[in-house]
Amino acid sequence: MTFNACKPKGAGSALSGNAAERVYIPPGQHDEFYNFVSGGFSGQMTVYGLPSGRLLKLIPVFSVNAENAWGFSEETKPMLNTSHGFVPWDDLHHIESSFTDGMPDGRWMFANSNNTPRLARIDLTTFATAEILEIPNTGGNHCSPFTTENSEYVIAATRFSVPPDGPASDVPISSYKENFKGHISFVSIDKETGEMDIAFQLKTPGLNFDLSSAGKGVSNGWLFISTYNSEQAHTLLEVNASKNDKDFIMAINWKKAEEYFKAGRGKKQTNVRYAHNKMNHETFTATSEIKTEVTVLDVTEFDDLVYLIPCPKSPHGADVSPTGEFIVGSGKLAALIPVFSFAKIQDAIQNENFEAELYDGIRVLNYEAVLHGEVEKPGLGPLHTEFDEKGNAYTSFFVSSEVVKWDLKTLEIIDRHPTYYSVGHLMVAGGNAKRPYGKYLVAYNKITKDRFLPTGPELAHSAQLFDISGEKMELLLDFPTLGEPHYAQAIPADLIKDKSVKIYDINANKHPYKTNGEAEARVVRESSNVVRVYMTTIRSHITPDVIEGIQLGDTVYFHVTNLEQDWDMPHGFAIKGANNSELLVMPGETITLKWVPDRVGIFPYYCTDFCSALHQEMSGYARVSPRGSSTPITYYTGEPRTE
Ligand code: RUQ
Ligand code: CUA
Repeated sequence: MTFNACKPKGAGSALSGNAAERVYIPPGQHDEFYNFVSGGFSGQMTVYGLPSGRLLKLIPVFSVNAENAWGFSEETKPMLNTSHGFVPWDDLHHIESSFTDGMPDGRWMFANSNNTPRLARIDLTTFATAEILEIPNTGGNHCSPFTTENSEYVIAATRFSVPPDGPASDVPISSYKENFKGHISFVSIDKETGEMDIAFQLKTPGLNFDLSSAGKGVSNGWLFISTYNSEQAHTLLEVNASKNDKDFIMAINWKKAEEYFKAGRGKKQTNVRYAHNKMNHETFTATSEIKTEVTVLDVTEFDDLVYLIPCPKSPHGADVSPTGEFIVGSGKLAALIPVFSFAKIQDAIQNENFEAELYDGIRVLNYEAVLHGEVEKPGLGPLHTEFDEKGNAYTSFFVSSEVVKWDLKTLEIIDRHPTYYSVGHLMVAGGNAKRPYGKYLVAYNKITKDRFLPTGPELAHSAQLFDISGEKMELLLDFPTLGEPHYAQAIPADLIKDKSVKIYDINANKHPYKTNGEAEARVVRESSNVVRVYMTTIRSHITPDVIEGIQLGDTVYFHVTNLEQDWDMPHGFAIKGANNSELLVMPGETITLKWVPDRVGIFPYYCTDFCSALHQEMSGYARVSPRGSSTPITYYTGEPRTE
């Protein structure tokens, strides 16, 4: 039996009678979906099971993570390199899947960083970040990442228009209208390897790009981007960028843009600098390359690339329905939700039904002509819309703290349900795909208040799981999240779980400082102040576990190879006083910890991962002597030996 209260009084009510049963995954059983959730200002991605809401993994992306040495080991430091140098943190807002024919294919997740503009690609066989690409000519990479129907491109657009990179960017901020430009990057994805590369950028007049969706189905080949600050204000945006009744959704014919690019109509810009970081899965070592060239097409030089659709008022989400026919604009300050029709947009372009020309000749489509209709009195502060497989849309309302379900065709409201509180993004399983999975909706709430036990001034954010299989939405579960989640992607577990990498084949390990078995473990003084330790781990000892001959002033590199070839058998490594993290070395992998001892004495080191009954015994000692000491390099496990 189920019962629904429309206005729950307390924090806990409005639950269906058997909600617990429907989220309960018995011990030892697996969830139906992987849910990849953005970590917002934590810079990371988390993976939850649905419907249980159980946290399965934190994947470090843009922020250092001491738990597994992301950004601390020598191998991973290059992943966080940028044209500004090493940047150890970012703000990860949105996650989007790779697609094949408009459906998640379980290969990669893409993620954006909002502060120092970057795109990341996460490999779903290892659940690790494989690549990070910096985006030039942009300031804030909020409008990102959005994948086209067959992952031809991942699109990344600037949140803040800024003057293009280079020496001419030193301009008065009050010259926004003349000098500030928007850039929309088309990042190509290699079909085999997933490798990213900026194919080209579109340069636009100065506007703020917020969010976007690639067209699909009938609208495949197009891109829809919400813009705000159509006023082109440069100060007190809260007021000055909220004056116009309507801002715009920019409709971009990206297939045309690609044609122009291939025909050589773009201009090479050579005063950019952006980092391209790749993890090599044979050496486990990342490289960072600074690139200096990008091809730019100025949209004002073409008359069939870009159109503006008026959209009330400061639109945030621009979401495309599963068939590709409807584009839903969510104006943060609007009292209605406009739904645009792709067919009508095409007609209006054909018939030149324009209501204005703005910003150096960009044509503005007639609002009425391209409108499918408006959802009346939906709620306050609409932000994001997702879709199910039955023709329904679900919109989140930040101000009125609710999720509203409505019919895409009739635009009638079917149901509304409170969230606790201030929902930002919402996500339907497959809700941005051509054939949504439906079944579950998760609301990602911003302000938690009383949902969980208090934890000091900062409370855990809450996600709320709804069952959307029936006519009415049913709240099933609250679960706490890490950081501040924005977007997420839920993917059937079957698409991913059998591809999960279990171990790295130690014979395929091409790390230059790999140790081939314990017999080769050794300590080498490479120069007057560099010592390399070729170290191995296997249950339950570290080789070598006695090291002498290190001198004050040395830099010591521990190259730790985990000799295990069993699933779920990492070993850790940490040494006293290191200004660094631990290492967590997967079976068959080699990782390096850099250590600069600051005093003489004996420094214990040990395995940090409880790997066996004799894990506590898995330890060793390093001796540090004064500079110039006569103590020779000595190392052994069990039997003393020398270099
Ligand atoms: S945006 S709710 Cu990046 Cu809506 Cu967060
Ligand atoms: Cu190896 Cu604990």
